[in-house]
Amino acid sequence: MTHEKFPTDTPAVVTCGLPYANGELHIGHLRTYVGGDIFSRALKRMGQQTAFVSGSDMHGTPVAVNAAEEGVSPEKFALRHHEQYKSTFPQFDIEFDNYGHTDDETNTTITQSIVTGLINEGYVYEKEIPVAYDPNADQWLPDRFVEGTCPYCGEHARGDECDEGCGRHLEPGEIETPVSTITDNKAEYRSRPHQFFAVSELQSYLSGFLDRLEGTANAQNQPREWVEGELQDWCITRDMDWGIDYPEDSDLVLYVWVDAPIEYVSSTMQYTDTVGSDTFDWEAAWRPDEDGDDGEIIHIIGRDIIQHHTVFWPAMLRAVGYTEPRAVMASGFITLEGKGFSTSRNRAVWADEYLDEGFDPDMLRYYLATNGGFQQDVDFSWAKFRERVNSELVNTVGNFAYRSLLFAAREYNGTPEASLSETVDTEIQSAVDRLREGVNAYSVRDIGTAAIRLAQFGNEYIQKHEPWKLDDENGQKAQVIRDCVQISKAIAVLLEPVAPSAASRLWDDINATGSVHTVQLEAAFDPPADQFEQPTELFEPIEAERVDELTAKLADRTTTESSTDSDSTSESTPTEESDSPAVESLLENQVDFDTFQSLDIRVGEIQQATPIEGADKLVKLQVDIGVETRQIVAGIRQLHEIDELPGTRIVVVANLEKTELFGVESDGMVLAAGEDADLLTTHGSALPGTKIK
Ligand code: B3M
Ligand code: ZN
Repeated sequence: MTHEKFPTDTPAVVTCGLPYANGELHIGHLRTYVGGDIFSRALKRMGQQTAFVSGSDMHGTPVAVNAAEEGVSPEKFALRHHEQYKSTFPQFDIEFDNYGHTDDETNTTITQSIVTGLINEGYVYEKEIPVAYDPNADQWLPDRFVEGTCPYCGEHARGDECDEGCGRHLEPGEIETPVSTITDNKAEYRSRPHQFFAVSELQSYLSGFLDRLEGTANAQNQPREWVEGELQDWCITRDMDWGIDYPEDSDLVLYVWVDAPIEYVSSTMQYTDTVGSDTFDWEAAWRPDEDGDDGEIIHIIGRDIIQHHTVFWPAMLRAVGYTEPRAVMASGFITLEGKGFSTSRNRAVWADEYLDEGFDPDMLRYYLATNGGFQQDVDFSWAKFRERVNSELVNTVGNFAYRSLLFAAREYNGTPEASLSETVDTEIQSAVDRLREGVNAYSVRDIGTAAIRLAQFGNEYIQKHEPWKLDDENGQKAQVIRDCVQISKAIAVLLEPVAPSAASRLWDDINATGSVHTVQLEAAFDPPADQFEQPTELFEPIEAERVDELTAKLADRTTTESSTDSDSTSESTPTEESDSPAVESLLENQVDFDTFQSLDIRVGEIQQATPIEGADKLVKLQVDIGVETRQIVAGIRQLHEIDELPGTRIVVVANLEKTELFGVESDGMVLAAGEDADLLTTHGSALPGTKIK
């Protein structure tokens, strides 16, 4: 790594934090990916050799917990989400050079070799530690399978991180008053040997590393207290099946945070495999050569994972002699109309939904990148979105380009003959410098606004000179229009990182050669084409009615989802509002009466209902079925409030084989309709135990 300004002679790797392959993407998730894409495009436009890589995070309890809830294998579950992410990112023009996943062969091999390296270098030791255990489910409880109280700040926390309090990473055994998220019962601590990475031996290295680290201030400052306080060693193994095996003991898998960042290396390696090492050499980036020359590693992440990227990860890289990160850029959070996104309550604007509504991806990219500094929290509302888009993209950039190019096309069939004026040349130069400085200051916002500020100048310039009033005798009109076409060209170049599609449309409008996605910033000064046709509008304004409609839609489904009102009109989930699901066709095969009689279906009454933590849809029921009380686990929380369930009469299949759902025994099945699991009930006074025939 150098500390020279970008562009450097060394290869750069820009990475984005790996999304856990466990859910749907909403626009809040996109913030760091958009930031990473903008940053890497800007570097490339500056002539920096750059690989932009990421991948899906397949392992760990964030995936295992959700997969179990759905009753599918973690592998199948994670792959499905991986494929979905992989196809969603390009739809927002987030163009990774390589997007892999942590469960593939490359990452498995390189993870095991790095961990073997740690072992060989003497950084790994075994230690007996207390590990949370669920005696009811007869299972170890790694990470998110356990919850309790943070020993540092006293807030409620997950087993692996204090997500509601101080934000610390928590080691196994640290969480107090542990509760199993599988059964909701008190967990106990049992002693068990695990493998530890001696991070504490690297304390002075890490302290120096933080002095050198570039990026956003939160990433530079926050880790100080961790590194300069009592630096703990790090447990790198877990009692799970899902994950990459610990090389020396296949009963244990590696902690997900070991193999996840290694995917940054693996993904770069895969990129080299695809394009060849002449185009990009992963080793030149990740492995210092004999002169100590290596690459520029820039990590772009959410601020909740700063500790992993500024303590554990550089410690690991150091221990095995890989390149240390040059910069960490940690983004603030994102809220929706002032409140948090809630995926379980459907309080989100989903990535697919945004596209389905027909909005231009560039608009969201622009909003996410420029509505606040990268480390600040950003709020999204359709109203604010409209305001920024209409005033900056439509009225400032779009308007300037349209009026200049229309004028040029009509009056001159393209660029008039005149040389660029000095004022405009200087102004373009400072806009280009601003983008360069934005990159060197790790400011996504400055990169994102460079083109807009130049367009502001353009609008003032055209307004001041009023070319429509000038006559062409002395070439004044031609001069002003020539300047404006050049400004438009420069805008296209500067807009490319933040709004690549619009930049490309503008590039085509002025009939420029090559692709705006591969040119260098200097192209802003190249003479524009002599001839071009009348332009198209770059951005379509967002109407006020659209905002009202979308805001109402969001509010409506948020209240619907959380409503306790029994006569609410929530038969369909919000996403089904516009396209109700097709009714399944009738089954062809018929069953005889005896087959039907062989099912013991009877009325039950719910006595007790308790949530199964970590399993959003499941509820544990105690159901009176006349002859006895049964424990039944049912996936009915989409539509039914837990508190309202006791006393409800339901229909139960009483002679179904016992099973276990999410580690909880279930003896019977409740009948419910459709995806939402709308419970069946009785209309009269049939008592619990009454047979249904
Ligand atoms: N999968 C996602 C998160 O904690 C986690 C990031 C891994 S980056 C190496 O936000
Ligand atoms: Zn805490």
